[in-house]
Amino acid sequence: MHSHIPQQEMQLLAAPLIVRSAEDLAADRQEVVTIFQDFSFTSPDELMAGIEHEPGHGGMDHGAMGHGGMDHGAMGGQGMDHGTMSGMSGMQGMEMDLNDIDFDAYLANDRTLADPEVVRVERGGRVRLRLINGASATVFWIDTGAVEGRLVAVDGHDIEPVSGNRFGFAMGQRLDIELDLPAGEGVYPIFALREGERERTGIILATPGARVERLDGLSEEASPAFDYDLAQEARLRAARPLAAREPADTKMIMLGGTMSPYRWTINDRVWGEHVPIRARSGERVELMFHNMSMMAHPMHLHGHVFQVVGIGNRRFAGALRDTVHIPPMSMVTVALDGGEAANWMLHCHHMPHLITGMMTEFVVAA
Ligand SMILES: [Cu+2]
Repeated sequence: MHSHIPQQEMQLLAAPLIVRSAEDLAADRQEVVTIFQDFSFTSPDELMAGIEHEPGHGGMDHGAMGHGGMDHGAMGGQGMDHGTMSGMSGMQGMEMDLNDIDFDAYLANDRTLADPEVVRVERGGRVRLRLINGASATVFWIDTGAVEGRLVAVDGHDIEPVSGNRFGFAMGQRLDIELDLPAGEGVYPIFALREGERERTGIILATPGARVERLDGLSEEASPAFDYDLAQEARLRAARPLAAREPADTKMIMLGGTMSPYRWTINDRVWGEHVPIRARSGERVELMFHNMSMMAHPMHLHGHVFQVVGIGNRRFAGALRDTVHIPPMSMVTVALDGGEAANWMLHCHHMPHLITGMMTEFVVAA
């Protein structure tokens, strides 16, 4: 839960709100809730002035892809079909823009690795990490280190479990990761790595009596860009997918914008000049997000849960979500049933994008 005034969210006005099912309450596991945020001593207005008036400066790292591990050549090998997009040639030689702002600190439950939260855990215990990307403009990779994790839910909705040590998430998204800890004494840092850079934050799980050493706030290497090829999203399957239905309507949602001038749009409009997207309560609708810009946009819809059903032209029964990350020059389709008759916000969860206009209304009629 958070303020919807982006400048307030940039000043950390957000907190976890966990809704537990009866099953959650009965489960034999320890729950560890962590919210990750980015913090600056500079005021949001000054940060915005910096990126609006000095594009290419003020902490932007246009070269991040070069050392960030992006492999343009790999995209063709993912079975992706960008279909109506400008085609793969459009990506060649172009650079994604990963980070607008260099923050002064990256926080895990309000703390940095200089003085991290240490959570006592049982030897051989099961832990469910409930992780929230509450940052205003930072994508993170969660790194569980030596302990393999199971990603069991995204945005609060169960998926078919996916094993791994690294899972990414964009602003507004949530990850639930289960860990089965080894039987002996141990210290298990759970890092959040800043996308494309070396900064990291995190919490530390430690068994009783285990000695916790100081951890560096910088990784040895920069982390890669998150999900530029949608490889992670393509692996996720809803545990309880939506019933298959023909959509009554399909809406194209073009995501656009530029660094200079710093302005981000939905269907070529900024908030205030927007044309609402309309649906009817109970009716199936599909939203096709086309990102025509060189930054990624985590798109969040209020009041609804949607299912990711397409990447490029490939259809699949993906995760249920409320925030879907759309990388540059790619297309993601989500399906949903129109909910309560009301005007709902549909917006990018990158705060400087939201401030400069990247929001529209999803208007549901009875
Ligand atoms: Cu955006």
